[in-house]
Parts: sequence; C-alpha cells; structure tokens
Amino acid sequence: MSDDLKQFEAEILANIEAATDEVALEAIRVGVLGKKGTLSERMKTLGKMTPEERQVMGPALNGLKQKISDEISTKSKLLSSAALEARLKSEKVDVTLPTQATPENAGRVHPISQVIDEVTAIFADMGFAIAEGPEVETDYYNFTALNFPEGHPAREMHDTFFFNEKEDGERKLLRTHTSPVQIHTMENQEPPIRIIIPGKTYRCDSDATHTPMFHQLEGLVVDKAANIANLKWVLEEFCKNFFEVPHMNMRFRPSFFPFTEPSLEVDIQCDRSGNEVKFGEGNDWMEILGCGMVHPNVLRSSGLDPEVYQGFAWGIGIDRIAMLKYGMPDLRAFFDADSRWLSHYGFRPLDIPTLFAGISQ
Ligand code: 2NL
Repeated sequence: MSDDLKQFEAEILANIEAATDEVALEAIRVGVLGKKGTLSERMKTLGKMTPEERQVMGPALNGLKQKISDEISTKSKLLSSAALEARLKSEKVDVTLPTQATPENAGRVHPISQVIDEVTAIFADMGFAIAEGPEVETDYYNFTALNFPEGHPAREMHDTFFFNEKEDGERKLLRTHTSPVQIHTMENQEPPIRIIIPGKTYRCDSDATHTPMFHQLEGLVVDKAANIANLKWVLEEFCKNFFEVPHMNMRFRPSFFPFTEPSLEVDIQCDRSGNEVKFGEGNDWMEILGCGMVHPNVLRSSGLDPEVYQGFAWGIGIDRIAMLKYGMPDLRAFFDADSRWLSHYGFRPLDIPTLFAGISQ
C-alpha cells in the first residue's frame, strides 16, 4: 500500500477513535464513505487508472472501505452503550425516598372521631354491637319511655331544643341524650342485647365547658341475669383499655337518673401531682360516667317483662374523655374547624385503633 494511502487510513482511524458521540461519528462516516466522501472520491479515480494500477488500488481501496465501516460500526456500538449508561445514571430514581404528601398522609382524623373509633374497638372486643338512631326525636322516645314523668323538672333540666309545633300539636325535639336509640332497639330486638351508642346530642347550653351540640356514648345490656357485678366489670375493662393502664381503681357512688334504679356515679382514681394527669392510681378522684340498672318502667314501656329481663346501662361524655386522654384544655376548639389545631391534635387516618395493634398507637 502506498504511503499516501497509509496516511489517509491512519487519519481516518484516528478521527474515528477521537469521536465522542454518535453525531460526530456519523459526520465522519458521511465525510469518508458518503457519496462525496473522501474514500468514495478515491474510488471514482479507479476508472482512470491503468489496468495494472487498478489491480493494486482496487483491492486496497475496497479493503480500506470494509475496514473503515467495521471500525465505525464497532465504535458506534461503544458510543451507544456509553450513551445509554450515562442516561440511566442521570435518570436514576430512588424509590426508597419519602413520598410526597398525599391526602391520606396529610389529612388528620378529628380527636372525637378517633375516640369513637377507640371506644368502638374496645366494646366490639367484648361482644357489643354499635346502634345508631335519629337525632330528631319525639317527646315519647326522649323522655316518656325513659321514665321521665309528665311535667317532671328533669325534663326542664335538659334544656331541650324544641321544633315548632305541628298542626296536630306534636312537637319534635333534638335528642338530649342517645337513650332514645336504646328504646328503639329494645322495641325491635329480642334480648340478649349488648349495644353501644355513640352519637351527637343537643342541649341549649353554651359556656367554657358546654357546647349546644356534644357527643355521648351510652351502653346497654339486657338479659335474664344481667347484674351490677357484670356492669362493674364491663366499665373497669373499658376504663383500663381506654386510658391504656394495667390497673384502674374505681369508686361507685349512689346517684339518681329517672331511667335507672339503682343509679350510680363512677369516679376513677387519678394523680394530678405531675404536669399531666395519670389515671388508675393516685390520691385523687375524677367523675367519669353515670350508670345503673335499667328501671323496670323503661323495660316495660319497651315491651320487655321486668319479671323476666333485667339490664344495665351507662352514659359517658365523649368530648370530656377525649380532652382528658389527649390533654386538650379547651372544649370549644373541637368545633372551631381550625386546620392548625387539627394537624396538631388529629390522628393519622391509616392508624386504625385495635386492641392488638394498640388503641392509640
Ligand atoms: C351520664 C349518665 C346514663 C343511662 C345513661 C340508660 C338508657 C336506657 C335505660 C337506662 Cl334506655 N339507662 N342510659 C343510664 C345511666 C346513666 O348517663 O351522666 N351521662 C353523661
């Protein structure tokens, strides 16, 4: 091969070697092998050569053409895999990084909903069912069936919200407690009955410790042999699980409700000496709920024979136990719809209370 051709070849191979990307390599290919490329131009001179010269230059140029296109294709493969490598590196995604805030992890469950879920989990574990009923009630279901005598002062004590009288003289009201739900249940269901009733209740009362709408949780058990000992066990079990303590000292004091006989008020022991109140032990007492054996008149008005069945019931303020458990000082903040308050005191929606995973995590 002539020195000229050797130099031509060396230059092209050096250019291929130096190409840093596929665009540059393609420019070299067109410049050498394209229609007007340097090698193609040389091939065109073959026709003007003597047969002897052509016999030497023909195979030399064809061999060079083959060599160059092999080199270009090898280099092309190298460059394209390097380009892919670089792209994979630059587009890498770390799937272990924390996710962006989505509605499920930015939103919060209101403490009242959380406490209702906790209480539900505790009583469901003891075999109780949830019962619900209307918030607009009749005088009969809110008072008469619950053994409030006609014209009795206890009716006034409830600060009832009444609707306007209808043409037939009936006057509906907003339930002042959840007890009407128990009356509906006893009318419609054969004992044994084991229900809890969480829900909204209404009384015309508004100050630092009362809101016109508040939440109550009542419970009712009716069976042939339901008794005070069963009631005490259920309430102790509930208080232990709710306040998440191993022991709960409780005190039962005589009281009065029209719908129970006997009626009792329950205090739990507590310790207020530190920064926060501890429940279950200590040297102080705190009133927590009211309870009693269902009054025979209440059983009778719901169609149950008090000679056959007896029951126990209790009522507890949900808003109050929520404030006690989670250290929220102001009742009115519950109903302010302040999103900063909710993001501080609220609960993660996917942390569902269960006895096995933890009532409040
Ligand atoms: C309290 C006291 C109580 C009941 C509610 C009840 C319901 C029926 C029959 C008998 Cl249908 N009793 N409920 C019983 C005792 C007390 O609530 O201080 N609540 C905040």
